Amino acid sequence: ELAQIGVTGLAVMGRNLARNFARHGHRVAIHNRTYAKTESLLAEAGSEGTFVPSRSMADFVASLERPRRVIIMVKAGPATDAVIEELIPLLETDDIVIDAGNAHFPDTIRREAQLKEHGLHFVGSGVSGGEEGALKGPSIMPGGSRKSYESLGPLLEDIAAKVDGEPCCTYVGPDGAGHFVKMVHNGIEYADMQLIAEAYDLIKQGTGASAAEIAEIFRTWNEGDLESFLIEITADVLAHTDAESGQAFVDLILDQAEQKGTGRWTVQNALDLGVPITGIAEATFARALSGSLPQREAARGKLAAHTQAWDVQDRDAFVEDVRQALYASKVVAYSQGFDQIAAASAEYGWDIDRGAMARIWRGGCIIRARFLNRITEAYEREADLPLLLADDYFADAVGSSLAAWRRVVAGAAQNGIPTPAFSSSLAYYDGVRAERLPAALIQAQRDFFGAHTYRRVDKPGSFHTEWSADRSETALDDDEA
Ligand code: NBP
Repeated sequence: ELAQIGVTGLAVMGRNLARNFARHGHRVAIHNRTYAKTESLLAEAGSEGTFVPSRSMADFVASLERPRRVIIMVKAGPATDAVIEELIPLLETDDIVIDAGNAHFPDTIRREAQLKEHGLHFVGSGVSGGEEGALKGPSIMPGGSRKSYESLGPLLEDIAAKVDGEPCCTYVGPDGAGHFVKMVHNGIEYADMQLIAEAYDLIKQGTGASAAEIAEIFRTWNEGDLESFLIEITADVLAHTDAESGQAFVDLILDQAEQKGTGRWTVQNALDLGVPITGIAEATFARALSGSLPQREAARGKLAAHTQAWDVQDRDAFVEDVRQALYASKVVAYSQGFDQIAAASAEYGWDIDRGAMARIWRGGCIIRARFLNRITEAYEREADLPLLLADDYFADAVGSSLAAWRRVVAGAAQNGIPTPAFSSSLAYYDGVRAERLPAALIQAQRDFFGAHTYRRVDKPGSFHTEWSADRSETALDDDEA
């Protein structure tokens, strides 16, 4: 009997995806470059379902029913290309190759075109939820052709996380769309984590609360609007003590945040598209700052603070302010991320349904949160919503947090506590709602030194002023400008 789906690449992720399919009653072909990993899967989890192991790629491909569905789960980058090269001569027209690793979406666009030439479908699919998600139900973001989804979708939906009976998996869009959405998901994850870290730091420095006390605060928050996986694990981390010293575990960890690069990709793409995702960018740069050791060393003890120890009088009121500031900043980060998806969708011709993306992020993935229901509802009210922040629900929710948000950001600035994500999110909020921005002055400056022209509020057309001469104004054709 042939297998319904195959997985090649059996490190933590591939192994658990294969087990997930088997646990759902699917026959799963399994393969790994080094056979020892295949053997260890069989030895440790072979009884969970029906696995069809192969030592060679040729046998692996031959063990699959047609059209073949082959999931590649290897280290992103050249390894993926190597596996694709190996697969191409073994596959036949209409077979489907799924890259479920963390590929950068331009690579996915390239690979999709390459496989199309061979009559094959290529599905770049985001998979979020880490090791545990892969086993128990991830959030799955598949791109590629719609036709491939007809054959592949039901299998993926079967193993995906479920929320209110709905699978956290849906067709995202052509070629690189799935990996793009996964990339933005990871960018939002960076912002979410940074915001939570800033909230922790504010409470710690503002009130002197212990890590264990702050853990309790996060547990309470997790019962309200902020309920999410990241808040939940934050409470667990903060409550953890070092077995040897009994100290708060978080205090023993080196304060230098690392990254694998998806945040950087998100920001690079946002710069290309001209979308202000300041929350994600600040979060990415905050990690970079934490790792800027020579600079931190040079600044330590040298740069003045001119602050006094923060003496918060009403601790409960302050904690509630921080909670509201966190919520409002989080809405901004998501609003910006969804803007980026909309811009990319238009630029690359993907037609991505943003409400559906919020729906499949409700379970399985790292940013899963109660809050995402509200985002789906907002896009159900208006599919082409130009600004999530301006949806009635979010505008009200953020509006009622505004006073608290301003108090927190002002207090942080006065007391020298860095809150790049809180502060820049508030600046974005005030920028995007402003009746008039100082961009007018920038346009005049550009025209002054570079004759870049400007438009006027009181008449149509483009203009240039002779700044270095008599300051007379010339009207230009738009073509000329
Ligand atoms: P790794 O990213 O650590 O990759 C290890 C796998 O790649 C092994 O099966 C290895 O085979 C295989 N491989 C390599 Br390396 N080079 C190869 C080559 N040239 N040809 C064939 N196979 C090759 O595994 P992972 O942590 O399970 O992650 C898999 C993918 O899932 C990655 O793209 C990752 O970014 C993504 N992802 C990971 C997580 C997570 O939480 N870890 C979450 C979401 C997505 P070998 O056994 O023979 O060395």
